[in-house]
Amino acid sequence: MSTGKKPTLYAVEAIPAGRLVALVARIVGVELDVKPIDLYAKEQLKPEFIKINPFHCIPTLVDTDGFTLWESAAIASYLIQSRTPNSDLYPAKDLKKRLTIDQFLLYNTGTLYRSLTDVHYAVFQGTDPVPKVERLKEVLETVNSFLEGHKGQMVAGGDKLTLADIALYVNLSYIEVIKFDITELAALQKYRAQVKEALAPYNVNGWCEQQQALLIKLLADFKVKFAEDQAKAKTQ
Ligand SMILES: N[C@@H](CCC(=O)N[C@@H](CS)C(=O)NCC(=O)O)C(=O)O
Repeated sequence: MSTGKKPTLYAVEAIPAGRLVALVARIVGVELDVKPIDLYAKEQLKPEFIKINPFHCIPTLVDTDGFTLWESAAIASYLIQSRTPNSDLYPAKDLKKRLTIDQFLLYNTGTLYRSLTDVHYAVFQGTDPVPKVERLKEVLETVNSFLEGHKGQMVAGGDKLTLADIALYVNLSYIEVIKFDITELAALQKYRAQVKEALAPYNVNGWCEQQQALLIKLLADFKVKFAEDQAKAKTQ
């Protein structure tokens, strides 16, 4: 893989899934050629992108040898294993630790992220957000209870950061964006601060905060465009 070229990442880096991949790339020292995709303009549905990823979701990685991968956790795991195979972030030789990390990655995508975006979609679509907020509260309380009994360790055990912590951290940042109050979830707040501190060496020039601000702006713009389109549709 010594072509001198950079892997291409089709993504919006500010969005949690894109942020996870971009953050992990920084940690393992891979420079990516990031190609932004305008979701509102439905660029992901253009034939040229469908050719790259028939599932038309971002982030999507195309490595320098043409290997193509989507789903942020799979991409992040691939970057770690292909570039830093001995990394504690995803310990290749420790089956049980690796699967514990996978377990949290799957929970993060299937349960935590889902419950966060469900609240967001309900607000956007003008449907009743209360049941979705209740579900999110339930999920976060479960994570909080787990952390309370986990004695300050990282989620997969021990004090070393793993990919599971980075993925959870990125989604826990999303909580701020939707302004969900977690002041009563002390263990969750403490864990978020702990991971933030561990990631500080990679947060060069406040990159994470910049992405957070961009995400807030992106979602606000999205809301305006969505309302305009709804209004236009009503007059037609
Ligand atoms: N579980 C996926 C989530 C990715 C995802 O939801 N991508 C959205 C944007 S946030 C997307 O590409 N939507 C466009 C589409 O599916 O057409 C991951 O972690 O990569």
